[in-house]
Amino acid sequence: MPTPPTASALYSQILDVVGGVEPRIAEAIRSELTDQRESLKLIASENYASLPVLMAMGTWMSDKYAEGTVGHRFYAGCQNVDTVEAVAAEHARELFGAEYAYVQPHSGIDANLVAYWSILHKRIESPTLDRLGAKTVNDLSESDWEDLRHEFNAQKVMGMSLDAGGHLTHGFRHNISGKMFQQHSYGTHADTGLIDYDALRASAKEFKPLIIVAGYSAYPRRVNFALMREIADEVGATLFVDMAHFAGLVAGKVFTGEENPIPYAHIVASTTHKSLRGPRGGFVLATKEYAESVDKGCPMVLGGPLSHVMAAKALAFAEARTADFQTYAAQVATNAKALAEGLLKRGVNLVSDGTDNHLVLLDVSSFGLTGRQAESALLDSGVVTNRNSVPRDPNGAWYTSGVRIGTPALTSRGFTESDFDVVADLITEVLKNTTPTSTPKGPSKAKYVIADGVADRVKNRAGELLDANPLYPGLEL
Ligand code: DSN
Repeated sequence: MPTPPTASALYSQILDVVGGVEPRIAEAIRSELTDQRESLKLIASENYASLPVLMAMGTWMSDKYAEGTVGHRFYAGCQNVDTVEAVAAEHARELFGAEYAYVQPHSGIDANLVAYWSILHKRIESPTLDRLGAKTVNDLSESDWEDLRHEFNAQKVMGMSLDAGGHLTHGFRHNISGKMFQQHSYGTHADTGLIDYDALRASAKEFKPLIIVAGYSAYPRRVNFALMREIADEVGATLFVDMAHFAGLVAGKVFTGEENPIPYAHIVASTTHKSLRGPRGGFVLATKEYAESVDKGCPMVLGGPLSHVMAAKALAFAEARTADFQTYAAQVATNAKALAEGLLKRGVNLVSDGTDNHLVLLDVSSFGLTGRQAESALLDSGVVTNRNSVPRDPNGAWYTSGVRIGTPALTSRGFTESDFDVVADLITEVLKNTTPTSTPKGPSKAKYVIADGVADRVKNRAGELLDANPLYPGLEL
């Protein structure tokens, strides 16, 4: 995405105006650009949005309240928000080939809550409505709702466990999804690291969930959504796919056929800012039968829509409909494979021995390190990652034994396979030269030392790659 020739002067003026009110904020914004330019950003859920996407958010669209839906608002004067929301939804539908799109959710968690609500709403239609003598959900009395609250709380959700790569919102006990529903998780095969569909099917038959959640935050492989739908149908469950991490790979037609969730899921939720490379936010795609309940996302679950972010979402969806985006998405997956191969040949253990999406999950225990030590040592060397549990992790979710690494952001800067082989070399050099230190109480799970000179050497080599692939080239700030 080329930088508009006026962008440098424009951003410079914007920062002067911001700095006139509070210089520390202008300085933090400048400094964030420098940090993002000067480090290897490998966090699997981050990316770099285009300047048009960023610019659309810095406007007065932010100032308008617009609760409701297009043409049906609870505030006057929403004609421009209507345009923004309708255009964003149109692009989302066309991009993903979905019957219905709802672009208001403020984040991925919000989008998932809208999806959960819609599923519950749908599932109480009939025969529950017949039993309660009501025609629609709106006819239910308070005492009917009291009964339904008990029914809802007895409902069951089945999602991937956190240590296997699932997300907090897939029924984790410290998330509302784990409190709203009875929860049962599925994991991955101990030998292959892959989803064990036979075990999943057997436990779905026993547990009988209302909802099966497919999708992940840290699973380095593709999912067969046709098979997930078959299992859901066998047990009478609704298939909900959380595609927040891989929406860009679906949009870019890397995941097609049985790996594309849209034709198989009843309802799909996502973020816009990860592999999809848009603004921070969420959205929901569904078949038409869910449209009415999804539209109640605000006020049921959400506050008023963020119109400036919906404007930016419209641009991001439009960008993702281009051939350039398809090339980008394919390169994200190719780069992840190159990274995995580069790490494996240097002796690094990977969960499932590789990847076929946008991320790899390193098991750093063979270096005698916890994920936390590895994450910190890499950061000291200019490599930004995040620690992550591995399946059946003995170090728990705080220290962990893993590090998650993704390719979407650096691919946006133009990194290719050979660059990612160098990235693999840099990561391995840091891990091999980091040693845990001990405290008087015994070995520390957090403290470490890096051999002399390693962090500087890695930073310098990373700097060469970053200089060759500049972030927002032409933007001088
Ligand atoms: N925080 C996101 C991630 O890093 O995957 C998920 O919510």
